Amino acid sequence: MSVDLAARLAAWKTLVDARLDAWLAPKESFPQPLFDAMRYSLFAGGKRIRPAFAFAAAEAAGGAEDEALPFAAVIEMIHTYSLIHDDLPAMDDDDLRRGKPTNHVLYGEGIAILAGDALLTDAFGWLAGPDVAAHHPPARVLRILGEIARAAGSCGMVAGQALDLTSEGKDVDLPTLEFLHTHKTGALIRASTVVGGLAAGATEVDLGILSSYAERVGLAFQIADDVLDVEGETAELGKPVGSDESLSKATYPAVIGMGESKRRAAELMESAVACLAPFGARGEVLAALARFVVERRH
Ligand code: GRG
Repeated sequence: MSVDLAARLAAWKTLVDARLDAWLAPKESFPQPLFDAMRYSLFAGGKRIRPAFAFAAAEAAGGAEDEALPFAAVIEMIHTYSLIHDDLPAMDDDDLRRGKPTNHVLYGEGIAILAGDALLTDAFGWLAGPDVAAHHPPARVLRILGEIARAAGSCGMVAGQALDLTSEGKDVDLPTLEFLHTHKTGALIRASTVVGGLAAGATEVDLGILSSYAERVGLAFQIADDVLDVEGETAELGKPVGSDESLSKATYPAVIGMGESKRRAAELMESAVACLAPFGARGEVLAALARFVVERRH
């Protein structure tokens, strides 16, 4: 049976957007620029791919969407914070994301930093809140909280971002580049997937499968992103093509060449799909997501 991934992604996006809209204070709330800025980036048109990994993993583990929903929403808040901060003048200094002005361009640097801080901190507030406690036992919530914190913090995304910044303009070898990509992008994708499984009460064996799958997909996602930065279209990407090269960023095409980068991304995708064999038909959506990640145009 083939998966209509576009329909699934659209349905999950609707679910996550509704939950985020219910959680976040209205944009007119006091102090108004903060809430306006938080909502602006949260609803600026992201693909909601991390929530999709959480929902698809819950499905593979035999769970239901509503079990994964609050965790999917929380992860998207953390992802949005990372994008706001990544675009700041002190980091990549980007004016455009998802085809729209970046947060600091509209609200100023100070409010953009605070909007990111608030999204990150509030995410953990929601994890500790009644929406989660009503549906999950405390031990599970604590484990999920730990997974997300480790993926986002100094052993995960922040470590990758720090290495990204300090590698600019330098010759970087392949192991360093792999560390950078698996931490900056891969860690949160892995956490989304494992957390989806945890939300569904997956066995340790199934969690191991989800983790192996997601490690491969997370790296493939970032290699595909590097390739798109060279070969993509600005209109489809919603940001200027070639920004990695202009910032002398460490990327796969720069280190191993374009052909080898594409081959590596495809190989990782195949290997990720192979990990899913024990799930049988329940793993079909995860397999479709892995293919989407490598074949996407934006
Ligand atoms: C600031 C701590 C901190 C971390 C930033 C995620 C990140 C780390 C930087 C983003 C830089 C970037 C463009 C990386 C490429 C991969 C990536 C994360 C792309 C954006 O994710 P998508 O494609 O974005 O899921 P949408 O817009 O769909 O949400």
